[in-house]
Amino acid sequence: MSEITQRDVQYMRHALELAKRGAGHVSPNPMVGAVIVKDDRIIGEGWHEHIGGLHAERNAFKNCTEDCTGATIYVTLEPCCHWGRTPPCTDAILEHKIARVVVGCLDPNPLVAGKGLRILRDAGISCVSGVLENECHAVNEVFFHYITTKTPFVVMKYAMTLDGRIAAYTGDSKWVTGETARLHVQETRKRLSGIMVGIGTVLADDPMLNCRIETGVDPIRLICDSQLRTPLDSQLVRTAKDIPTWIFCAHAQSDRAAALEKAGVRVVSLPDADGKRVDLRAVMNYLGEQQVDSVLLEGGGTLNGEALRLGLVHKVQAYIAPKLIGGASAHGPVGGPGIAKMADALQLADLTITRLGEDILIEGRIRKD
Ligand code: AOF
Ligand code: ZN
Repeated sequence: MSEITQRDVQYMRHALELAKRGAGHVSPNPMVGAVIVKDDRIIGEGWHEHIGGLHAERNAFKNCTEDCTGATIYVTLEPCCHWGRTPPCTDAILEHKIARVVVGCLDPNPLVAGKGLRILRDAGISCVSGVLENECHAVNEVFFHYITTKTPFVVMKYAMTLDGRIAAYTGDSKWVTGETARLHVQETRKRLSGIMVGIGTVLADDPMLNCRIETGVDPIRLICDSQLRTPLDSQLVRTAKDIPTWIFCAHAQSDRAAALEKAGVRVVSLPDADGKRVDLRAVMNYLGEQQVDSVLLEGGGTLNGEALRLGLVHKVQAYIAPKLIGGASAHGPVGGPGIAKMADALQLADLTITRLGEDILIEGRIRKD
């Protein structure tokens, strides 16, 4: 096995930056970047640009400016060795007579999972893996979850005042956080495949739930609405022909469902959980089958509480504004029955804290133990 040098780390960092250019375009595939280096010069680079398109390695070969015999290829994810939408990248690496392969992290896809590197090693290529492993893993947290569970990676996002309210007692909520924080939310919407709210939020806010930054692709709008109460004149229904909009119900009247479908909504009827509400686990399984790899859960409190209670949330993004609003009846971000004892509280791990203008963003993964 060859040694890892500082130059290796630098080239991998570059490959990682290339990988991120695929954000919002490759789902449910991973973001992957590749750099080909010969005599300490980059002679080719590429990334996985869109789903169904060439993988990062093949794009890098395509862009190569000279013969790559004896070169090193840096890839943020282990090269694939299976026929998917495209041929195996291991074949391309062998054909181009690459001498050394440096990988960020292994591919958890059961079709690859170490086999890619084994094929290359068996062919006599020097292989190293684990360069910038944590960063390469973090950029694909959605893919790593989805490929092994076939259910979406769920990020629960909310904005609240410093005293834990998401709206005033009157329901007024525009705006809790400032402009910088709100722009940051748009960046997240761009990265995830679906955005989910409950019917309470639709009735209270008449939201649009689109991605308002230029380069972004609109996520699929997902509404949990057991009795199909979403108004036909809501912004969501009025724009359903332009932006995919799916409503999950448990007790649908067929004329109501037909009217929504005519407006362009996909109405999905699923079993109920408790005789009243649609079963969120069934919703997540359905989304997984439909290749929706990630969901941004944007409330309200009832939906958030239920998703947490069922263990369906993987990450939390809490935007906190330095404001106090009070009010015993003003809602917090998580409803439902709640947890009785502090000792049983859900705990966040891998915390990051970011300042966004006047506001603070606390992000963390829900610890599963
Ligand atoms: C790589 N390089 O750039 C990517 C890889 O069906 P396909 O062709 O789209 O392949 C999808 C699988 O290939 C995906 O689940 C993951 O295991 C791997 N992605 N591999 O060598 C790449 N995007
Ligand atoms: Zn590949």
